[in-house]
Amino acid sequence: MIAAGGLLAGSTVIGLLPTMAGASSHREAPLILGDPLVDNTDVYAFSSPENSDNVVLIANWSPFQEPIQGPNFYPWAEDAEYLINIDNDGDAVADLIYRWRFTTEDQRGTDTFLYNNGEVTSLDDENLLYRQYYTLDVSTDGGATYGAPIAEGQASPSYTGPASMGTSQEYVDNLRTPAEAEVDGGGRTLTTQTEDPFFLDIRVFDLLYGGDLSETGQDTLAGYNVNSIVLEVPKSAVAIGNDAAANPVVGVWATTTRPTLRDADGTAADANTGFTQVSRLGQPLVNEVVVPTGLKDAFNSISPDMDAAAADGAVVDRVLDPEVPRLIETIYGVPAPPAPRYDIFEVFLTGIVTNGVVDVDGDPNTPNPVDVDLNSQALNAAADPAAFQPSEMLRLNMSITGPTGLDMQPLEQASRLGVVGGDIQGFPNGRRLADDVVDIEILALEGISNVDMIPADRQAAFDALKGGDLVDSNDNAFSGTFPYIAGPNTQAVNKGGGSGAGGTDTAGGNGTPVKPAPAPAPAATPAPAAAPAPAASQPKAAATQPKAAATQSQANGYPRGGVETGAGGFEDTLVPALTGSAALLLIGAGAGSLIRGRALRRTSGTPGA
Ligand SMILES: [Ca+2]
Ligand SMILES: [Ca+2]
Ligand SMILES: [Ca+2]
Ligand SMILES: [Ca+2]
Repeated sequence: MIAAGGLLAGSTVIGLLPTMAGASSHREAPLILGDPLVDNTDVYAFSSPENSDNVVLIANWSPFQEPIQGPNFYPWAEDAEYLINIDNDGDAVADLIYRWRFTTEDQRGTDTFLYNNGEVTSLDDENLLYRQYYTLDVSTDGGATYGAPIAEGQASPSYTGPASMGTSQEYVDNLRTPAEAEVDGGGRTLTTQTEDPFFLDIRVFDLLYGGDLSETGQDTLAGYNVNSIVLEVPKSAVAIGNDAAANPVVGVWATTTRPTLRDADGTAADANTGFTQVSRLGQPLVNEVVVPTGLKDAFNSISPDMDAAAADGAVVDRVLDPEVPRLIETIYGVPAPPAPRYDIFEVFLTGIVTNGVVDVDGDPNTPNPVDVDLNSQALNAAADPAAFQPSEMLRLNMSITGPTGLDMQPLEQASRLGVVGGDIQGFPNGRRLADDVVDIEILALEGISNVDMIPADRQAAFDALKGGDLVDSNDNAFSGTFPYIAGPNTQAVNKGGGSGAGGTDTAGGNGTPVKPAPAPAPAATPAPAAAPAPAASQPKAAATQPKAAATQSQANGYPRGGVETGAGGFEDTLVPALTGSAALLLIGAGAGSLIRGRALRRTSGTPGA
C-alpha cells in the first residue's frame, strides 16, 4: 500500500502523455544536419534488466548510416565531446557529466583507401587499418573540470561488409563484445555501431501520414545503423548522495560539443580555448515537433536551465499549445484538446508529479493534470523543491525495476505504450528500447493518457488515431543482457530503383521499372545473413495494431524484434526477469522515501485525463 500510494495516487493513476510526433532526432534542426558525426539521434534510460541495482543509459549519434558504404564509413569525431548529462536535483543544471572523447589510429596513410585490407576477426587484427579509442571521464562541476578517466578502450569499428567482418553476429562476437570495458566504480561501457533501435514511420511529417493515414506501416529507419554509446552504472552512482533509494529520480540528456574555434579543416584551432554545445537530446521528438524551426538551432545549443526563459519563453509556449493536435484537427477533423496543455507541460518539463510538490499551472488550488508522483526530481528526498526548474529532459524513476501496472503490481508483459498502456516502467518514465514513443506521443497529444480510460470527448480522436504509425516494433530484436542493443545491420537499405522525376528516356521507378534495372552495385554482393526487406515485415504490424489499443494485456505487449540482419536478441526482449517481491521491495523503498520526503497530495478524481 505504501508503494502504491507513494508513486501513484492509487486509483487515480492515469497514463501520461508526452508530446509530439515525428522522427526522434534524426533531422531535427537545420544547422546540425551539416555535422552528422555529432548529431544526437536518441537517448534511452531504463533500469537494467540484468541487474536491478544498475541503470542503463544509451545515447546514439550519426543517423541514417547505410550499412553498405565506404571507404570512410562512420567514425566518431575526434575533437568532439560526446556527453551524457545527469540532473538529479531538478535545478536543470547537470550534476554529473559523463564524457567520451575519441582518438584515431589511422594506418592507411598514402598507401590505401581501405578501412581494412583483409578479413577482420578481432579488435587488434592487423587488417584493421582504422581504429578509434576512447576515454571516459566524469565532471561533477558542470563540465568545468573532469576527473581521471574511469574507463578506456577501443571503439568497435564500423561494419565494412560481410567479406571483411562476416555476419552481424560475427561482428558482435569478434568486434563488439571484446570492446566492452569495465567502469571504475562499477558497471560497463561500450562504444559501437548498432542498428538504429528507433522505429517509426517518418511519413508522419508528410501531412501526418499522408493526410489520410495511408502513409503508415513502414519502419523508415529499418536497415540503417547509428553510432551508439552504452553506459551501465550503479544507480547509486547517479543518485543524489549516492542514495538511489531516497533519491530515485534522475533527468538525462545527451549533448555533443565542438571546439569553439576551428580551422578550415574542422579541427580545433591552436587558439581554441573551449567547446561549444552543438547538439542536444532528451526526450524523443521534442526538437522536431515542439520547437518551431526558427528556434531549433538555438535549442540544440542551450542547457536545460535556459529552456524556460529562452526566446522569451517560446519553447514553453509551444509546449502549452503544441502544433501537432491543431494539425490533426485541420487534416483529420478531430478537435484538438483545448490549450493551455498543462498535461503536456507536466510530461515534458517537470515530470509526472502532484500539485503539492510541483504546481505546473501556478495555481495551488488546481491539481496537476496527472496528479500522481512518478518521475520528477522534486520527489527526491534530498532535492530542494524551491530550486526546481521546469526543463526538457528524459526523467526516470529508477526504483521501478520491471514492467509495472498502475496498481504497482508487476506485469507479466511490458506495454509498448509505456505509461499510456498501463506500464509505468516505460516512456515517459525513462525510455526503454522497445517503447513505441511515436504512438505514445500522438495519443498523449490527443489528450489520451490511458488507453483503458478514454474520456468520452476523446473517443473520436482515439478511434481515428489509435493505430498510430502502424509500426509497433523494431526490425531487430533487442537483448535482455548488456548492451541490450542489436548488432549492426549488414545489408544495403536501398533495394529499389529510382523514383525521381525529370528524365526523358526512362520511366519512374520506385518498384515499377520499365527499362531494365541498372546493374547491381558490385559492393552489394549477396551477404550470408538472411535479410528480408525491412519494410516487408511491417504490414503485419499494421494488422495487429488495432488490437493493441483495444486489449492492452495482449497486443499492447512488448514488441518482439524482427529478423533482419542485426544480431543480438532474445525473443523476450526488454522484459526484465525481475518481478515479484524483489521488484516490489525496491519500489517500496523508493516510494517510502518519497513519502517521507514530501507531503504528497492525492486527489481522487482524474482531472484532465
Ligand atoms: Ca542539478
Ligand atoms: Ca531498427
Ligand atoms: Ca495547480
Ligand atoms: Ca508505432
